[in-house]
Amino acid sequence: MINEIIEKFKELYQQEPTVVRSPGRVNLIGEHTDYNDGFVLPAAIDKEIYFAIAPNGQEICRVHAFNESQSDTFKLEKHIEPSAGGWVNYIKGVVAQFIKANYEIGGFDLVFGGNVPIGAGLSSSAAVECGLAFGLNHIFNLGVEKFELVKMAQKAEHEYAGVKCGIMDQFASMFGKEGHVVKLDCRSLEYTYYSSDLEGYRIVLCDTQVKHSLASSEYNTRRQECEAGVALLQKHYPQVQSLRDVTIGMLEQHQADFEPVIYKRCKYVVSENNRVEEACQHLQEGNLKAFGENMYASHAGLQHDYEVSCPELDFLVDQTRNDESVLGARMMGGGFGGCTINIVKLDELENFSGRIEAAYQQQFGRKPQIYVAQIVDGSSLVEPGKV
Ligand code: GAF
Repeated sequence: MINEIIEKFKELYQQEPTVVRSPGRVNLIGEHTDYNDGFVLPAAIDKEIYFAIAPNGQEICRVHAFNESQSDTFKLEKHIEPSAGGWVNYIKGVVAQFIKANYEIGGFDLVFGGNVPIGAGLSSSAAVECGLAFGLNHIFNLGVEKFELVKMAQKAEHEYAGVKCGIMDQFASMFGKEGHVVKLDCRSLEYTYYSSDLEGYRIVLCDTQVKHSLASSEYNTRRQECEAGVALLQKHYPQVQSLRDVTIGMLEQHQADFEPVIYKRCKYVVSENNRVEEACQHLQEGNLKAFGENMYASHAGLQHDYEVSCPELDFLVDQTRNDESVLGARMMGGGFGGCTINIVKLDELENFSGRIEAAYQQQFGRKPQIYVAQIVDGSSLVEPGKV
């Protein structure tokens, strides 16, 4: 596809582009912890968005979305008005961040597209935002640090897509490392890479193909519920800044003050944060079985306490519970659809896929999409010779 994108660029704009790739991500554990200043354990995967991009010497941005076969043009101006919806807002959102931060960018031509499934919880939007930020930084020679680009990409999502996301997806897309998962402390932004060699196991994604229209509004609601929990706890513990600073003991002591829903949300986040720490310990010790148990516990919390799962996700996780080839499974990402992530024995991959497909087909009348994820580097230039 990368070659087709380059050809399309040449056909539309009659010049040679710079080429950038930017990956989607998985998250092994640590869901809805990022915006609570907690820990996450993502990795960049071989589902990617490609960008062919070059300055055009004008004050306009000409953009073509390859997968949608749609083009759009907008002016480079102080305030870039968001569109009513659609892919162009991700582009506008990133450009707006460069302008707001007073970086000297000019107009550009762009063709982008790729194979990150949209709405599958693999962060296609973060891949678009990060790849474009990376590309603009390169073609206009701005020298912006990668962390700064990550924050700009996150702001684009907040302001132009309306999702008050945490930093995990953009971080993973930019800082991914081949053959590694990365534990990120979302407060200090310190990070540690761990080998993703799972000794005879692989990361398998089962896509429900469900895309819930309520996903982004419910996401923002969860965030507000966490903030409500923090406000309540601050009355007793003024030092608490986020759920990261809270223990289960603190919650239990003041349970009577909480509305039951807020209590459940906080309990989930505090427990999940502890689980990431535990799971990383297990990973370091090579105890994949215990790691898998952390994943099932994560799913239970997301299903019952955080209430961001859906029947299709629960079904796929339940199918794996008595399957000896699976160490752990859980829903992944924001929820309400998208994928489950599974740790599956390498020499059982085909049998596993066959069983899951048949069961899902029987239950819901359609097939899930199944991918074995390879772990790759974060956003980077594609050298001309390597296309
Ligand atoms: C979405 C968000 F974009 C992330 O920031 C994160 O909160 C995730 O949901 C849930 O862990 O992918």
